[in-house]
Amino acid sequence: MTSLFENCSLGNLDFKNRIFMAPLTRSRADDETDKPADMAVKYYKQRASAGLIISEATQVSERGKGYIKTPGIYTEEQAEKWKEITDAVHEEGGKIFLQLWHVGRISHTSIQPDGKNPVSASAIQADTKTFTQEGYQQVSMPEALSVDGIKQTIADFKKGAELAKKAGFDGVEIHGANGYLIDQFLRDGTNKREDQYGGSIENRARFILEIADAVKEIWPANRIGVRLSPTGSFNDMSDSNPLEIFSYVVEELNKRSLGYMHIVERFPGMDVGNDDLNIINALIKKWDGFYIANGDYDVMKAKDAIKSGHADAVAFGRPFISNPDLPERLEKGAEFNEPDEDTFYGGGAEGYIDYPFLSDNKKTKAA
Ligand code: 8OZ
Repeated sequence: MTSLFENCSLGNLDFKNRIFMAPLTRSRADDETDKPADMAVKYYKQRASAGLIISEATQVSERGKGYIKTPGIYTEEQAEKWKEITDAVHEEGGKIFLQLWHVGRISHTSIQPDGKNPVSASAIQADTKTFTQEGYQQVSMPEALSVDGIKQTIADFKKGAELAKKAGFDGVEIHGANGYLIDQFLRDGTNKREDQYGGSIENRARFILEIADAVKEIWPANRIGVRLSPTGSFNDMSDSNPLEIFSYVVEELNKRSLGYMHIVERFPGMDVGNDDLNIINALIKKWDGFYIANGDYDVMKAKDAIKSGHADAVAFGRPFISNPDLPERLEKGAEFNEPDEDTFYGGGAEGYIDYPFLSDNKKTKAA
C-alpha cells in the first residue's frame, strides 16, 4: 500500500513525497509590473519540502488579470523574478510548476488595460466580486472574444509556457478550473457561442485542447498538468451535463499523454452531493495518468486517498499557508499552525513568511 510519504514521479521528474502544495493566490505581487514580490522567494523556498509546489495562478497577459496584485508571466522581467524563486526552491531540493492563468470575465475594467471590458466566451456577466484598488467590487460585463482574440489568447498561453521554461520551472499547469476563462469556454452556462468554439462538446472543449497543444510545443507532455473543477459553482458557474463535457476533455487529454490531472473535488466549506462525487469519480476512472486530488483534504482523508489508489498525490492549500513544513508535521503527527484568513490575500510579510517551523518551536522550548 502506498503512503503519502512515498516518493513518486512524472517521467524523469522525481517528487520526494505525495504531499503537494496547491496553487494559492496570495495577492502580494507588484501591481505596476506584475512581478512576483521579493518576499515570494522566501515564501516558496520555505515550502520546498512539498513533493511539488504548484505556483499561485499567474496571468499570461494583461487581459488575463482580474484581481489586484497577482503575478504575471508575460514579460522577461517577470520571468527573471520567477527564476529567483525556482532557484531557491531547487536549492532546497524542491520541485515547482507554474500555473498558467487567464481570468476571462472574472475581472474589472479598472484592472484591464485601457479600462476595457474583460473578455469571455460570451457576453455574460458573472454574479461575483473581485479585489480592485477600490475594494471588493462586482466584476464587469465581459465581451465575447473574437476568433482572432481566441488565437491571440492561445498564443499568450504558449508564450507564458515559454517564459516559464526560461524561468526554470519544472513544468506548467494549465488552469482550467474555478470559473476562469478556460472553464468559461467549457461550460454551457457561460458559453453560448455559435461558432467552432461553442455549442457541441467538441466545440466547447476546442479552446482548452488548442491551449494544451500549443503548450506541448514548448514542454514535453509529461511536464504539463491540467486543473479542472467539473462540479464547482465558484465564480457563478454551471453546466447542464458536466459528466459529458468533462469526460470528453479527459479522454482528449489522455490522447495527449499529459503529465497529470488535478481536480478540485470540493470547495472548503461547501457541501458536496453524491451526484457530484459520482461525476468526479467517473472522471478520475477515465483518466489514464497521474492524478492529484484537491479540495478540503485533511490528513485522514489524504492518507486514505493515496492508500486506496484514489489519487497519486494530494494538493493541500490552506494547511500549506500556515505550515511551511507541512510534510514534516504530517509525518510526525505534530500540531498545525492555524491559518489567519485576514492575511490570505494582500498585505506584507505577516501571514506570508512568518509562520513558524516545528524546528522554531523546539528552539523556543530549549531556550
Ligand atoms: C481566490 C482568490 C483569487 C483567485 C482560484 C486563482 O480560485 C484562484 C483564486 C482564488 O483558482
